[in-house]
Amino acid sequence: MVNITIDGQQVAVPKTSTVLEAALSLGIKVPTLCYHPELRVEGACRVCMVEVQGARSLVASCVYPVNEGMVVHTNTAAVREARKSVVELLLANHPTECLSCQRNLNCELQNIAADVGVREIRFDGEKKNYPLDDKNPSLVRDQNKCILCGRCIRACSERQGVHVYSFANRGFNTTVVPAFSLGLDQVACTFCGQCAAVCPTGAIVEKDDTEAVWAALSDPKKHVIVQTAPAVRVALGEALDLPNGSIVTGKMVAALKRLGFDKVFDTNFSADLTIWEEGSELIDRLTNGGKLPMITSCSPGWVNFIELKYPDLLDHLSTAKSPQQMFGAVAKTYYAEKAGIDPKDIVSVSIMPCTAKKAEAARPEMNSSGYQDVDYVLTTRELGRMVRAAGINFAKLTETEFDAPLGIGSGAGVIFGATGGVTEAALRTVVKLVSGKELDNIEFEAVRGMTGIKEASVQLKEGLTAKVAIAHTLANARVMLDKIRAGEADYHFIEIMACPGGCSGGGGQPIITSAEKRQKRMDAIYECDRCSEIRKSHDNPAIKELYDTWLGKPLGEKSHHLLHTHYHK
Ligand code: HC0
Repeated sequence: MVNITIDGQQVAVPKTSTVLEAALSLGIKVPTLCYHPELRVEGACRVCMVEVQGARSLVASCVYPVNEGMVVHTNTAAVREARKSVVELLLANHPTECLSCQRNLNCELQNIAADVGVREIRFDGEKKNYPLDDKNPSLVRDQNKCILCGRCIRACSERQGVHVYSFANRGFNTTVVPAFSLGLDQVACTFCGQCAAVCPTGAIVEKDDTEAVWAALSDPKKHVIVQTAPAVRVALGEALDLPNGSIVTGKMVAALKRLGFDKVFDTNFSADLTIWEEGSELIDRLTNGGKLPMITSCSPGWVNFIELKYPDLLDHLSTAKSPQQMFGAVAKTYYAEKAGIDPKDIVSVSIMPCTAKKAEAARPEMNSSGYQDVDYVLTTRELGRMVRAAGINFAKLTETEFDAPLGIGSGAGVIFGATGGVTEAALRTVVKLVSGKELDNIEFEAVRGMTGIKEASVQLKEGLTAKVAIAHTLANARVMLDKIRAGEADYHFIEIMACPGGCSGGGGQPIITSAEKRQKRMDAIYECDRCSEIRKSHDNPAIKELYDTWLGKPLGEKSHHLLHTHYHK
């Protein structure tokens, strides 16, 4: 440990700490833009200047190491003036349309400009004029709003191992671009949205589909239904001024009804359906010699990744569609028939923590109902904006139940939203299907938690043990796939989710900058499971009825047509 003094307070910190980390440990707020606690430090923006006694000039605290006896001042006239100048220089060539920016009131640059007290911009800089990169279904990049902090480059490379972005050009012309300055639709982007999740400004945002949904809601000829993903209920509150980790399931349903949706359903329903189909596929592969390990296929950023980077391993992917797409196919067939509504009049909306879900819904093969199965995908952030636009006092809403039957879901369905959850949900049912016995303890601690790659062995029945592995983030997916290629992955089942922590850390969730906040969402997911009346997918009565009255059996002909898919090399 090293002893240092910051603003008169003494503190002992690990000798590998930076001055910024030491200041943060004392609760001293130092403004930062390029710094992100989960990414490598860059020292690019210079907003985090502090004074170190004995140093020849102010230093950038995020890259300045601590030393024994160091004395630091974070709030001197020179520090305040330097920070203000740096922010003014950033604003000198930044667009000033804050009021119409998607990140208005949620922009780190805007907040810091307010914090450091910018009242005028003394420098009149040349503005940039890059075209929008918006030819893909998920993300919009506006390089005119980029402050060159490099967070997107680091998130895409370090966290995801995808390496879409890099800096190009020099000086004023420096910009962040995909290879050859192509659009995201033309490069190997998975649309996971982790770049948008770390961007401090409005330079990378989700494609906003709220206007199309408003239009559908006000069209009297349309029957507008909505499904809500497992991880939305533990994060939406953050976009509506409730504490991080609040469980807002009932308020979310109430808000969706107030917005005018005709039926509010739950993706947990189709997560349970996925378990039936994917679990049956696993048992089939185990008993009939199919390709192993079988890998989950529900995270669309992950599916894009394997298609783009490891197409030779595509036969490991389960053919089961994601719960979002199973829901879409069932809604415009089974539900339409049951409710007596022509599927052409149904508008199917989903609320997802994920930007890649927009691209998944737009895949040309996702039309098993004869129509586009899911018409519009909104992120958690977009739903938050719609609730605000409608003037709904979210905190005061009375909790409301989902509609039946597509709103009936289990605790196994809700844990899909946390890394390890799909595996745990599958085990709860596969053990029953294989052994005929119900598990005594359905909580599999070994597959929970934030470790990047987890492994566990579970006895399915006497003499049959399944070895499972779980990876989250695409960088960890790469490790797993390299293991398969090397013939070193002796697993039966692998779960892969593109985002850190699984969907709870999805690229469409309200923006957070700490692992602790993501953990709170995951804790809330498990709390939702504990409080569920039904905790196993095979106990969901709505799914039983679906099979008994309409689908027939898992992996049957109708299931094959509606609930399974193929992939592109
Ligand atoms: Fe997920 Fe899903 S769990 S991918 O993260 O499987 O987005 O929340 O909705 O489809 O259910 C996202 C979350 C889903 C799907 C489910 C899966």
